[in-house]
Amino acid sequence: MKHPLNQAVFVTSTAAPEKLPPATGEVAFAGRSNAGKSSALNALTRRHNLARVSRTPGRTQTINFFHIGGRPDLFLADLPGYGYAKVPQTMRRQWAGLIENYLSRRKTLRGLILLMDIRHPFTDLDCQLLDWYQPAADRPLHILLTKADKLSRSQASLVLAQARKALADRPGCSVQLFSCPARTGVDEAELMVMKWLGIAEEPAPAATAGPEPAGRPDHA
Ligand SMILES: Nc1nc2c(ncn2[C@@H]2O[C@H](COP(=O)(O)OP(=O)(O)O)[C@@H](O)[C@H]2O)c(=O)[nH]1
Ligand SMILES: [Mg+2]
Repeated sequence: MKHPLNQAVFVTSTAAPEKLPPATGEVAFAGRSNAGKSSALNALTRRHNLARVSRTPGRTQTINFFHIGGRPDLFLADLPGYGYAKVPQTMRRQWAGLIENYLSRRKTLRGLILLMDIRHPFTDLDCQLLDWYQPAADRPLHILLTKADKLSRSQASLVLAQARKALADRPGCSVQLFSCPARTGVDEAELMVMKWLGIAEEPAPAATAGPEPAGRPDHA
């Protein structure tokens, strides 16, 4: 199968609103530091070091932009991680300004992927982010409950059910299990991103489309 996300290329890293690259569409990735965002981006793009490539000294305060192979107008935006205890107050305020501004003003944002460690979902800052983003039917949010391999199957299913319940009244919200080592949910998440970007492959035509034309050779 072809993976349109696998040719993603690092473009720029910036915090300045006027320097955000021109785009027709983009999907942003957010999450607490250590939630598994870099690992997930690498898994979704089938790259081992895509997210690492863009590391710069100021990386915790900038948004990293990657464009999709062959589509320089479509981006994945890697938002700075948050919730790291040792970050000074001024930096936290900078983060809040950057993220609130980006989430509320970026017109080309088609959807937000929020990564939450399945063992610590819905922290205060995760909820703060949701308030800034204001998910809606035409402003979708998809949550990845990461590191699902750290829990038993039944524990993971329970957290998933609780998360679904917590989101039930919020239109445009969905949630799934995700694990890099177990490759749980990678295809599902990838499909969601591609759908939002308008590059999901069309499903094969249904077999019930009509009678076969006479004389057509059998499929191999
Ligand atoms: N067990 C497990 N560990 C993971 C998973 N995803 C990431 N990690 C580990 O969690 C740590 C933080 O991951 P990273 O992707 O750098 O998180 P980020 O700070 O959100 O970018 C690393 O040690 C990863 O190897 C996962 O799905 N399962
Ligand atoms: Mg990271």
